[in-house]
Amino acid sequence: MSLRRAHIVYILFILICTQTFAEDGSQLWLRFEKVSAEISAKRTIKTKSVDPTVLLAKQELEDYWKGNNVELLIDRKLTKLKDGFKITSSGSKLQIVANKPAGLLYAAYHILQKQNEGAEITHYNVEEIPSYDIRILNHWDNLDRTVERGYAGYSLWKWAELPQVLSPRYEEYARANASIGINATVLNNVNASPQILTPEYLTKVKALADIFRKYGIKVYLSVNFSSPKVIGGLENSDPLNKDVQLWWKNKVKEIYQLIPDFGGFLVKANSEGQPGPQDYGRTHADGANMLADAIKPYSGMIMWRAFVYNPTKEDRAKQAYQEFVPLDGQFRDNVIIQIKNGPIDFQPREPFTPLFGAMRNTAQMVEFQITQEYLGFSNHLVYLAPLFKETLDSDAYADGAGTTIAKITDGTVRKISKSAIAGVANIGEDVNWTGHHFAQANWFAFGKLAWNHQLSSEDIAKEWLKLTFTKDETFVKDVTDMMLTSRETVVNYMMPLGLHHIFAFDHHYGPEPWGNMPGGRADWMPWYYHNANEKGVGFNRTTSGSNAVVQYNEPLRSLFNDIQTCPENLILWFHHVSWDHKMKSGLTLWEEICTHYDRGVQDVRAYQRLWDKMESYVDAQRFKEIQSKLKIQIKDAVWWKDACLLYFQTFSRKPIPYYIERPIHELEELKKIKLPLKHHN
Ligand code: BDP
Repeated sequence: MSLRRAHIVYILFILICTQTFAEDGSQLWLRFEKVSAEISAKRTIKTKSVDPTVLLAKQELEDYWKGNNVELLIDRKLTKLKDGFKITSSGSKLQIVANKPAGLLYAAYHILQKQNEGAEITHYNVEEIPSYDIRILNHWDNLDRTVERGYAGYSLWKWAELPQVLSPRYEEYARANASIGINATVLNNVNASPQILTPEYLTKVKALADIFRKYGIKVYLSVNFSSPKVIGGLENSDPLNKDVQLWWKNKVKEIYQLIPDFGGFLVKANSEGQPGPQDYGRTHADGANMLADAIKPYSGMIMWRAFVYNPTKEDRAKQAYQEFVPLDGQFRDNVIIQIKNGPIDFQPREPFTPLFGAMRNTAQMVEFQITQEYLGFSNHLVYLAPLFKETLDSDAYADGAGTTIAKITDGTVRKISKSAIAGVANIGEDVNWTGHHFAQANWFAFGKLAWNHQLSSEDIAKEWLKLTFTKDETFVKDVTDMMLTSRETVVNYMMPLGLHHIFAFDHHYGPEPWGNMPGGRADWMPWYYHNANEKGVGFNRTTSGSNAVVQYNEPLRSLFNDIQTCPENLILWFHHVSWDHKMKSGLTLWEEICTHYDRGVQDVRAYQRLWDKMESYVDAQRFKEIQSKLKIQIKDAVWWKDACLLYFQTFSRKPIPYYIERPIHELEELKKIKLPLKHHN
């Protein structure tokens, strides 16, 4: 070989290597390969539609579909498909029918994903109807590009340069969402700046909406209830004030002139210091309905959050129910109450919010947190599908057995005009979008479950792994096992058996069960939640305590109320339990707590070993980055275990069982750790 040829071969080799191995995760689960000219000459992708979304679906298939001929059809009669699709194959042709253009785009991604997973799709017949009408991300992004509880860098939205400069990532973001069926997004933080509704910002919002439209994604905004006063110059923002009503009507009109398919508003009102109708002696229904009336002519929605609590004597877990149940039936049909999965706040484990089982005549939706505010930020590998499913599959016994949260919120139990499900996004400016490569799986899983809440966590994990890393069976099997157990693992090393909210103040990363801020709100203090003393630990929410159990329908009420029947994974949520209480395992509560913390640590050690064994299956960069994150996770797990056990031991006064790993820290030394308040990044 001549020197020159050798040189070319070498350059080609480097190119191939960098193509195959240089990996930063930016491609997410979208790793379709361009088809060759030869293949594309052999098959046709046809459609009569000129709709931009359909043409996009066609283009994606032209570019990446290696299979047979495809025909894309819109059938306006097939309303039962909603924005889903039907695929049938006959001979060498796949026919894809949808009621809406977006349905064809979802179908295109569906078959492209199947193709990449290596599935047989020449003869393929499937009908997919989404579980929820609105599958929405909530960005907690501020206008200065910080992100409340965001751990993947600054916000994607570069407000300062919008609308003139359009980052290519806006379109990549839209494509990623469309590929998993997400069809809506709230661009800004629920702690909303009134500025978002100024003409200046609305033109920026319009620029994003214009990019997202083709991908079937509608834009929503979080609004500040005081906007009429703050940016409108009105005397107040009282929902019964005619001027206020008119201000909102005009504002809505202005928005729809810019963005004809605008989705609606998300509102956090009278919660954690945010303004709301109660500032004027009005109810949540008064506030929500006023906005609903303004937006109704445009078919817009109001998503009104139920995350409300005040520092009163009342158990925080009871407050959303107390505020909203009396208002049941009073909301307009374009209002939907957005309820966090648990009654406190996105903890590693909570029972479901009892409001779901109590409001009979009000549309309700679940809000999950994809960003890991209470689950190790973007440092810990925690696959959230099992957490999402745990809530969706919980039976609220609203109309007897079988009324699961999924069925209440998707409109099966009671018809609702538009069903919805929300996830607080974990997306930021980082190259890999989510900070931790495995956190991409949580964005993916949210989309997949919003599309079909019947899917199993396992199937979603497998699909994600195959699309994101490799189809290799050993890899997929072992790593799926790790993902599936990872949520229980974090519960074990952070807050097992129903313990909750024992985080360090405000930043919610490390352990601080001893935390106390003189003069601070009790319901922001760990001791409020764990109540540890020499007798035992846990929050008594039974009939002899705060009586939160009464908010659950029977048989749950009795089940939770009785220490003998209360599920052990929630026992300290509902009961103050004596250290010597005999658990089902035969261990005392103290021994059981120790065992759980230790199991959490041991499981993370096992993940480290497993991941190291996977080195040959994964590109060097992602392998290394995940390996480094696991090192942080194991250190943190040990920190959590030592902090909680050494602290609780000051009350239990019992030895840590000798069969578990010994603490490596001193309690006093741990108490000195002060992490900077990482509120924003
Ligand atoms: C809590 C967060 C806080 C959010 C709030 C909310 O700590 O930053 O603003 O929820 O959901 O989890 O409104």
